[in-house]
Amino acid sequence: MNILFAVINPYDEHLAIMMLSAVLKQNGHHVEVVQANVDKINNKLKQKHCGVIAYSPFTDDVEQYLAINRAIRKNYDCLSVFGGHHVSFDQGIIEDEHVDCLCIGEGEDAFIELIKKMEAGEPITNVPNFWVKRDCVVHKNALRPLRTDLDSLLFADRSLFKGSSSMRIMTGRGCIFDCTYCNNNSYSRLYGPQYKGIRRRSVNNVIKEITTQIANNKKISFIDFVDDMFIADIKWLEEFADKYLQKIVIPFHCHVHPNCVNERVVKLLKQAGCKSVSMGIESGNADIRKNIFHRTMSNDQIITAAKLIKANGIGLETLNICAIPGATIEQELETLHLNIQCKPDFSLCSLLGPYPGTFIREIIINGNHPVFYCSYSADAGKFTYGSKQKLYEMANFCMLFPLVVKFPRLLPWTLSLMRWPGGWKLYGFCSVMLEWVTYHFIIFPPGRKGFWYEVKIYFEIISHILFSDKMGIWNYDYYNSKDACVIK
Ligand code: B12
Ligand code: SF4
Repeated sequence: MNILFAVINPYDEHLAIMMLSAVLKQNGHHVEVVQANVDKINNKLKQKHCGVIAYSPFTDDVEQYLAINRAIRKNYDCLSVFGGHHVSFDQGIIEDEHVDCLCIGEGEDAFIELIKKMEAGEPITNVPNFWVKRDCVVHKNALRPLRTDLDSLLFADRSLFKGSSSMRIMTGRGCIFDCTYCNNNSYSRLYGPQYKGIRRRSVNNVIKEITTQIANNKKISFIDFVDDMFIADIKWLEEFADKYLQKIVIPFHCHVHPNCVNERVVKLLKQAGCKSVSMGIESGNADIRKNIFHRTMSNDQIITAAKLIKANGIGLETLNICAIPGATIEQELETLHLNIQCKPDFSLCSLLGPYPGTFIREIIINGNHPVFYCSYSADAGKFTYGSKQKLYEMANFCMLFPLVVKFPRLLPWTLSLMRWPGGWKLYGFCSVMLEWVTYHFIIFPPGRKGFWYEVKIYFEIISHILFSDKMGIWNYDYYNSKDACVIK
């Protein structure tokens, strides 16, 4: 069978699609990726009949995918299958006339079972992990157990996203922490105790995937480990550092957590060839971290971790959240202060997104707290929104954030700068330029995709910031410049 995945950005490796494609192709199916654009999809469908059109939306872009799917399905008969981070935790889109199936949770075993049954002409309404709509009836199936042995998964099918000079890879699934805004929190609420901790691939399995890919694509000069918690297991890290150094010798990026950063860990990362790390600070206020985010660590721990990373010559990007339920502006400013003390190479601040399935979403809804960012308009009725002025202030805060951390002399002016409604265009432009330079030279050298790809991406972001009449905020997807801040 021919299966077509539609993605907004077809140049950026999408691990979920690559994992699913590997299984589908192994079973003799034909898989293609097309840019999620109605004309492009229609052209593809004219060339080759596809039995399934598949999507893997995030919450931020689910509406865009739904609109595209509707336009396609008006004139084309196939099965529309949605899976991934949004639909696993919010199944509301099954009510859309043209959505047939939703995959909840892990997809490798579920999707192939669905396709096999379709091909054999058997009913598909009873496939575990799937919600299947047939004749206006939704069949809701139970979850299958999580895969425990990740080495038994196939390597991602990287032929779908060609031309990359960097390789995105995951060495495990899950996290040892359970922060209230994170998809790990949604998954642990969905799967229960079986989701606890990290399911890790063996070091040998990871090294084999990288060496295989390097042999296929000589251009690869950077590895991007997108695990939520790369450094959780010191024994794994010791083995990894040793083997990676022997067999790969390509600089890499990974995610770290302040509670797990210590001298031994940083030395191992450095020894293996780690070029840069991202570390969540999220809030500068210890009470908010503990009570709202369920992140227990002191400011000193965060500063010490940052200093250790920098002292070992590893680039540091910090990740932060603002527009936190119940937080005062003074508490939001504490996040700036803490970041300034950490001296990261780049600091990113996002407006809190109340993603489906997370505990923080309940904190917001139950406490009737204002939300300043909500990309999925079907959610709008569930939230209250601050005033338009507040929205500008928080968006300005995000845009100013990297600049103030880099140039702390701006700190005394932050509150005044936040109040200028049109400010986000100027701050956004400056921050994005700073991001580009830092990413290119420090965080992701030699660039995730090469220089010209960067030029194209950043040109699009900057044009959006400068020329769009809609307010741009940091949570945008570079290809999906539809921002949807809803104000009541
Ligand atoms: C790598 C990553 C990125 C990368 C690449 C994104 C990409 N397009 O692949 C980059 C850095 C670009 C990125 C950017 C962003 N990201 Co991100 N990212 C991740 C991360 C760390 C890993 C995703 C991944 O590859 N997982 C591995 C695959 C194999 O697992 P999976 O996606 O769950 O897929 C499985 C199942 O879900 C299912 N499945 C998935 N799709 C489908 C489709 C079908 C048809 C079927 C049958 C099954 C199926 O089968 C798969 C295999 O089992 C996740 C966190 C996480 N741990 O997952 C966050 C995460 C996905 N990102 C998130 C967010 C919010 C963003 C940004 C909006 C951040 C920002 N402020 O700008 C942007 C949006 C960019 C965009 N729209 O593409 C959120 C999404 C939450 C949500 N509800 O939407 C996550 C969950 C992190 C979080 N906050 O908890 N991200
Ligand atoms: S430490 Fe990071 S990945 Fe783990 S639960 Fe918290 S936010 Fe999610």
